Amino acid sequence: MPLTIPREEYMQQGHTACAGCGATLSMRYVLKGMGPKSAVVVPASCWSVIPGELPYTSLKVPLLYTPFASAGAAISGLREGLDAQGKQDYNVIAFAGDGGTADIGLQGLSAAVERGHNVLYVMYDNEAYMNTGIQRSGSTPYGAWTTTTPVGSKRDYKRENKKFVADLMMAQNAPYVATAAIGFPEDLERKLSVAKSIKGPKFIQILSPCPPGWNYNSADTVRVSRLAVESRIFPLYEFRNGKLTLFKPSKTVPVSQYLYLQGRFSHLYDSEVKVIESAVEERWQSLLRKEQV
Ligand SMILES: Cc1ncc(C[n+]2csc(CCOP(=O)(O)OP(=O)(O)O)c2C)c(N)n1
Ligand SMILES: [Mg+2]
Repeated sequence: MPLTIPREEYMQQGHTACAGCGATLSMRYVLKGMGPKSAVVVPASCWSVIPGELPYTSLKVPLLYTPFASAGAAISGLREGLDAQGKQDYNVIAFAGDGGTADIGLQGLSAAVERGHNVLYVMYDNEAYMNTGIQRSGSTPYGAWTTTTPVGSKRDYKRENKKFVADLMMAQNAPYVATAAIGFPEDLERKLSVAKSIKGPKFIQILSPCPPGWNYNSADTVRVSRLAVESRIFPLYEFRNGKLTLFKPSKTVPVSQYLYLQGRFSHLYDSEVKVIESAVEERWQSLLRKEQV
């Protein structure tokens, strides 16, 4: 099989991420795909701590920290500034969490897409506000335990559905929208190379499992990521020129196999798992219908 993952590394050792951090693999793969002529904007998140304390950084590319809500605005300004200096060949990348994207940063992202800047916005989706201690976000899935959706006697787990930001970006008709998972790195690298070839706003949402936040063994990050796709709870797709292409996994597994590996779902009764299974099936059918349009 040809090597499809670039050998070059733009992320070095010495970072402060937890063992098995999916968001760290996401950054590593994104930089491999985008290459050295890249500048990364990071809003408040785990990734604003992971690179290390000044004057140290584990990234080999320039890094700009922004306030929580500002990634969309910051990449817009950085793009315009680089263009004014004749540096059109630099990739401007936002690397933002799900809280910083689905919730507080959504208007900045949507505005950057509307203005049509030539930028890549990566949402690393670990499905909660992990850096501040596992609080629920709009991107936390139904049924999950978090510290703000605790499972005490009231079984107060998250009762609302996950907000799929990539679907919102499709609705806004962004030139390129994709979902990806760290367990499928060749697919992610291919999507990054497509994104690189498109001038305009690109959005990629990467499912990035989090061992402490999802409560599973840190050795299982890639396995959890693959099960998310194979169970169709996190479908992989690509949306380009108004056309959706859905990745059909060669192997499918029951949603319960994905859920049971993670402590954040361990409180669910079989009847509750069934509710999740039917929602997953419903969304899959709706994506299939969109693909046929
Ligand atoms: C305006 C504002 N509110 C709250 C915070 C505190 N804060 C820093 S990181 C963070 C969580 C970010 O969650 P997410 O975007 O999902 O990234 P993750 O931590 O999961 O990597 C919060 C709430 C902040 N820095 N600024
Ligand atoms: Mg998060």
